[in-house]
Amino acid sequence: MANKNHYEGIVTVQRHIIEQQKLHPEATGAFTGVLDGIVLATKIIESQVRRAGLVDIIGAVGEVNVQGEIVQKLDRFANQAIIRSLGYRTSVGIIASEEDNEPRIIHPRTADARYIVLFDPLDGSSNIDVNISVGTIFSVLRIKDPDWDKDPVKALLQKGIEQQAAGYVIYGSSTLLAYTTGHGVHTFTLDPDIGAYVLREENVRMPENGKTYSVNEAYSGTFADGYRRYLEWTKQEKYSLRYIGTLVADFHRTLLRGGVFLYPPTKKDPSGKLRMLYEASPMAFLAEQAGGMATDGKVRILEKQPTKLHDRTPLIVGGRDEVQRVMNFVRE
Ligand code: P6P
Repeated sequence: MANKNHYEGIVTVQRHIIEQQKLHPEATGAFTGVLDGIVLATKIIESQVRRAGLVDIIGAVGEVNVQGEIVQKLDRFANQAIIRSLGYRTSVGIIASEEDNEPRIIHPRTADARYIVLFDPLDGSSNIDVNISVGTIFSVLRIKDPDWDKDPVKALLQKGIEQQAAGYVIYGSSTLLAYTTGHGVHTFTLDPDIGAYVLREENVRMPENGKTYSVNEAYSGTFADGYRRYLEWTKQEKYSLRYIGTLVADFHRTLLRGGVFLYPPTKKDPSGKLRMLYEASPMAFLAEQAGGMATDGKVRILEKQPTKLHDRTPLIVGGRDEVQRVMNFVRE
């Protein structure tokens, strides 16, 4: 019996995106091209993340970004990789990065510039030097404003419910891509032998319950009272605490095993630390598409109207029942 070709019938992310495209009758191949550009960028980033420590790519570049965070060499590399991979996709009009003060207009008013891509090129980058998982997060919006190239910030200040696609790549024990276009959450593992993301699971469902909470409890002294009472409750109920300090990794565990991730308002970050447009919003889209829930403690993340590119927000995201319970404590 000839050795059955191991790759016979595999579903790559490109094939999956094309099939998803058919669910968006109004979309054209342009949408596929945008996601394909993001996929290419994450493969380029992964090639360097995998070599961190072997090549001069770890450590800081000696600068501070718009967030006031020390820019890691891999941050800069990842940012450039995404900008270049999207740069020649004429369907992308605007890109906006956690690393850049302002959005970039990629193709001024070309006929087919119709998408905005927002991203955190390397989430959790401070963990690179100690070999903890890091990630890339992306969100895709449609250009709706006819004068988008005159005021790109105004064009991208859209509620999370307007997202056309969202996803992340986690550079961990394996490299995994998760994405949604509004028709479920689907995950893919990068097969280094063929350089392709291969389908791992379709229509991932987040468990409604899970006795895991994920929070940086060092800040609990400055949390509002409701959060502190919730944390006391978790101990009575024998919950486990899991906290990696990389949103993508903490979210991915919550997506697969349930539980709840929370980053409440703190004294240092009274509006929350996580960024609305390219961290909380894409994660909220994915969570809801997997049957979960995402709020800022009061309102649904996807309904919040951003006011600035680098807006921050509190984030409580996870299984429906777990998030609801946190909100009940916060509302009391
Ligand atoms: P803290 C990483 O810097 C990040 O933006 C998220 O990936 C992560 O969830 C959070 O900050 C960790 O913040 O204050 O617990 O170190």
